[in-house]
Amino acid sequence: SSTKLLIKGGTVVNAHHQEVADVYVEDGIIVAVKPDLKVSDDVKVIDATGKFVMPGGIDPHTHLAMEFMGTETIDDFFSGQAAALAGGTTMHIDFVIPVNDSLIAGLETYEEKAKKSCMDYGFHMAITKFDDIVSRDMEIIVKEKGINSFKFFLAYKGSLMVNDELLLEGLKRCKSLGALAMVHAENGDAVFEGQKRMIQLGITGPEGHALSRPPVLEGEATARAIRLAGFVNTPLYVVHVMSIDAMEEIAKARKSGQRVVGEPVVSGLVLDDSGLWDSDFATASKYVMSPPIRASGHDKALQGALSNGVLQLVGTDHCVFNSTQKAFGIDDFRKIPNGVNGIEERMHLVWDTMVESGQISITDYVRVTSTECARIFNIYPRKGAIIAGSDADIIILNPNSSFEINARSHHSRTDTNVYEGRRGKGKVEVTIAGGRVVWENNELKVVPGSGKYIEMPPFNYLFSGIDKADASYLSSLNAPVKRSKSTT
Ligand code: DUC
Ligand code: ZN
Ligand code: ZN
Ligand code: ZN
Repeated sequence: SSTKLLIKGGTVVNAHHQEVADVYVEDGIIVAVKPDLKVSDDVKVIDATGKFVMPGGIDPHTHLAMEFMGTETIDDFFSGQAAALAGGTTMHIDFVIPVNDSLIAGLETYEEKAKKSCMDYGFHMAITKFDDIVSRDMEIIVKEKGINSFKFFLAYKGSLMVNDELLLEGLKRCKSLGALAMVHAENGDAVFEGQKRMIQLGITGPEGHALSRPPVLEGEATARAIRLAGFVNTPLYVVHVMSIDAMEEIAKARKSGQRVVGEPVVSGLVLDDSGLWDSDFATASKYVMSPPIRASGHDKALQGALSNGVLQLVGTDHCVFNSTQKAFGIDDFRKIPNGVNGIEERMHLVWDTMVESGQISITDYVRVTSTECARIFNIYPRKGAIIAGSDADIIILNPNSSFEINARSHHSRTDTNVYEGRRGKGKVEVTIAGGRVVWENNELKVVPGSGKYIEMPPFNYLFSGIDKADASYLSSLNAPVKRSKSTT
């Protein structure tokens, strides 16, 4: 069956340009973007007059159905994606966790989990070990499985963490495959030490989580990862930049010409750490994520860095545990499963915090919530654009309407929300995913199994400049200094 849609009279916003135009969609693809399109009677017409018609959000950083810290996130590929669609996000990229260090076994597990998808998705692959088998599998993952990014955890000592030797091997392998290396940047050895220190001091509550892993540990690991990526001469993507310390390292590297991408997440942009000191455990523990949500001031600085381009795109790290799961750590903050919500809230909170406040333009909003992610992961302009030929992942946002966030009405399966009670301007009134209207009149109409896996090709273009730099470096090595053997 061919679904036909006409979105009439809205302001179409792309990352480069905005204009009043109609958008005509057929069979999940945008066919035309032009003012005053004429269509036949069998076409469903949506009036977008006075509203913004924008590419659906792409969340570069989520954890759905992830086994973690002795439990599993409560949002799976269906509930998490349904929540996303209700908030104007139409694609996400999730992190595959290897099974017993096997990338292929990990991917098979995630392929199974993702079968119930109701929106498009892609994968990043985490690397937890390095040997000949992992090296071979990385090649299979890039060349045959449609994954072009690998993530290294510098934290989570004893489980996911990699040391510098492994990180270096991984960076070299990413480079040779044309894949993008990503890092969770916190010094895991120091975090471990900090946690012991807190317990010795008798600080066992959620505030101990923040105190045990201060910004300096994020700054150190960010600087180290950047320098090692520079040493290997390969690009680096720093996930969930939560502190001024990490942001300033990224700013410095970018200024010096190094290709480093910085991803703030919504929680880091709009929250501060005060909730962790709440006397109610259920309230305090819902804010526990890593790196921690920082003291007031870091949030505003990260907003500034997003508006001036030091940071490029916004993720969520959506990784949700309900209050029963969070209570695993009632006597010891080290056992509180790490993670906060955000997949449903991201588009609204970025609009309200960044556009409504005048810190970025509407075209920049599209860039940081959608287009930049599509470009970085090499799926632009299939995703991240409203142009003829692109996938029909579209949202209609009403700037004069308002949103309110609470656990009662959200679509995630969790029973708490770290943004509880927040209101703001700008509401996603319609979400269209793959040409289907899935969110309209505050109602979700999602179809399990309708989401497609989006393959992301490796980055030949990204590496051409680097090959040149390497060539001049290598030729300098081939020119040893000639010294005379003369004696005096
Ligand atoms: N941080 C979290 O808070 N949850 C998932 C993994 C991570 O790095
Ligand atoms: Zn245009
Ligand atoms: Zn992380
Ligand atoms: Zn994460």
